[in-house]
Amino acid sequence: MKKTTILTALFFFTLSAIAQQASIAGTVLRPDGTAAPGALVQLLDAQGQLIATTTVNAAGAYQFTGIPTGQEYTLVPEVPGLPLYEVSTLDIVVGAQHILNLNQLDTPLKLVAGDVNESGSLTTFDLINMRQLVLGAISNFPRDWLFLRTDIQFYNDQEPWLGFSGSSNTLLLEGDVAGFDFFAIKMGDLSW
Ligand SMILES: [Ca+2]
Repeated sequence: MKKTTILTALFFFTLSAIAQQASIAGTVLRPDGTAAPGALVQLLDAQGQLIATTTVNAAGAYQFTGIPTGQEYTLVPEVPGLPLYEVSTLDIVVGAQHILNLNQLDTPLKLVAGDVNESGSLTTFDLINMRQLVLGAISNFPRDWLFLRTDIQFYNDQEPWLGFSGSSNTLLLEGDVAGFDFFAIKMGDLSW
C-alpha cells in the first residue's frame, strides 16, 4: 500500500514536471510562402519583458522550447532593416493601376502593403512615398514590415482597414503550441 502511494506520488510529480514547460512553434513567411530574410521572433512575458529571441530557419520556421506554462506570452516577429526589399518602380505601377481601377490588387494583404503611410487607404500619396523610397529621397516608410497572424479575416477585403478578426499575438501557454504562424508583409511590395 505504501509502495503504491509513493509510486502514485512519483507518477503525478513526473506529470506535473512535464506540464510545467512547453514549446511554441510556427512560421514567419511572406504571403507567397517565400522567406522573409533575417526574420526573427521575440518572446515577451505578460509584463512585456523580453524572454528570448530566435531566428527563423530557411523554411521560415521558428520554435521556443522550455517555456514555463500557466502564463501569458506575446510573440513579436521582426525583420531587421531592408526597407527597399522587393520594392521597385514595378510596385508603383501596380499601385497606380489599382488606384485607376485598371487592375485591382488581388488580395487585401496587398492593399495593406500599399498603404505605406498608414493613412487607412491606398492613394497616390502612398505611391509618392514609394517613389521617394525607390529614389532614395526617404530611407524608410513609417514601418517597413507588418506582421499578421495567418488566420486573419478582414471584414471587407476591399477595405481591409475597416477591421479584421483572427488570432492574437498573445496566448496563455497551457501546453505545446504549434502553428503559431505569421505573415510577413513588406510594406510597398505589391507584386508578389
Ligand atoms: Ca495611404
